Amino acid sequence: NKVGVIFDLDGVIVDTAKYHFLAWKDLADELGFEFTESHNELLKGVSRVRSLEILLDIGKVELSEEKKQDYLVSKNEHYLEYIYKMGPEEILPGASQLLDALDALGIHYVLGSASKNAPLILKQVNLFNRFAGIVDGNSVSKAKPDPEVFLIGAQKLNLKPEQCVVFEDAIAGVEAANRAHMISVGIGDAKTLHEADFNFNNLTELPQDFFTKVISE
Ligand code: B16
Ligand code: MG
Repeated sequence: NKVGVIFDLDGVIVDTAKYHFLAWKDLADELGFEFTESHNELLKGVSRVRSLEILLDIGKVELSEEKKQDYLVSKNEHYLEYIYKMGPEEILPGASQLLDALDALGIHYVLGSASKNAPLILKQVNLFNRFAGIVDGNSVSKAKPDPEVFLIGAQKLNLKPEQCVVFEDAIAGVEAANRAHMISVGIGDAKTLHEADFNFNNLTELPQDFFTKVISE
């Protein structure tokens, strides 16, 4: 029974949400409203364009399409200043060990992220060459919770959706994996991610025999 793995990036492999937060907060400051960490939760796993819409809703601000484009560009430039300072020490606990374990088992894995910056981020943390393929915000037309990103991931793995295990930290991502008929693993708060097939607080909690069990099922 063959399986493959699709990894979300932000919240699973690295914590870039904190940098998104700083960049979005700066924009909210500029527009004159408060943007909190709990507001930031709403942006996790969501595309950049959709994130701006949610942010503007929170501030009850209306902008022209042109202004929105300008802010999307400036937010990303600001965000990238943080990304360029990232290094391998920012890989989340358990992630490198999990990739090593998958390599040892001969299980292939690809990335399935909403981020258009995913290749850059993987390069910053020295993981770019480890993935058998990368599906990111540049390669999809429909954002999570649409299953497109993961279905393309399954194609890259040459596997059927039912043979794919998805690691996700966001509600929209777990929904996307479920809609793709994949095995969903929620990383983070189990109450928030209760729709996942399996839940772990972080990757260090994944049992050693998780994949051998999944394969034998
Ligand atoms: P970018 P993931 C997502 O990454 C983030 O969770 C989300 O907050 C962000 O808006 C989205 O990427 C787009 O990112 O602005 O870099 O294109 O969790 O899907 O890996
Ligand atoms: Mg995520």
